[in-house]
Amino acid sequence: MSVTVTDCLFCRIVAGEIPADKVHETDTVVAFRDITPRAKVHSLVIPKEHHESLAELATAAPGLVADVFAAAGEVAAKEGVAQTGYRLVSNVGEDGGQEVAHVHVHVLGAQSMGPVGV
Ligand code: D5M
Repeated sequence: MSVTVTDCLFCRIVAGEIPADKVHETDTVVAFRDITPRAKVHSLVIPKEHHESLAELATAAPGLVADVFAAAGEVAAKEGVAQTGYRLVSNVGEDGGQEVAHVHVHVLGAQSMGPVGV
């Protein structure tokens, strides 16, 4: 059974209530381009089921963690960065810079990312 939260932005994208530029979708996850891209390739991969953060997802539904990361690889292939490399980022909580409380993994690429910043 899928869990949704009515006032969650990303649950509303999953429900089709808010448009998104989708690049990949399976039964359990969807990926769409970030509305404020910070790299030439910048998509977000989310589970369709509502979970707040990657930390919570890992405990509550570890199978979905695998689905999200498998989808990230599919997004990288579709966006043409699988061979050149890319960065996966998931911000957790306030100090982590998480703005949307529905777990998402950023797929960033098509340019040299440099060292991980703070
Ligand atoms: O990242 C949250 C990300 O979500 C941020 O990069 C903007 C993106 N965002 C916000 N609204 C939308 C819509 N409607 N479509 C696509 N992308 C969106 P965080 O890690 O929580 O800071």
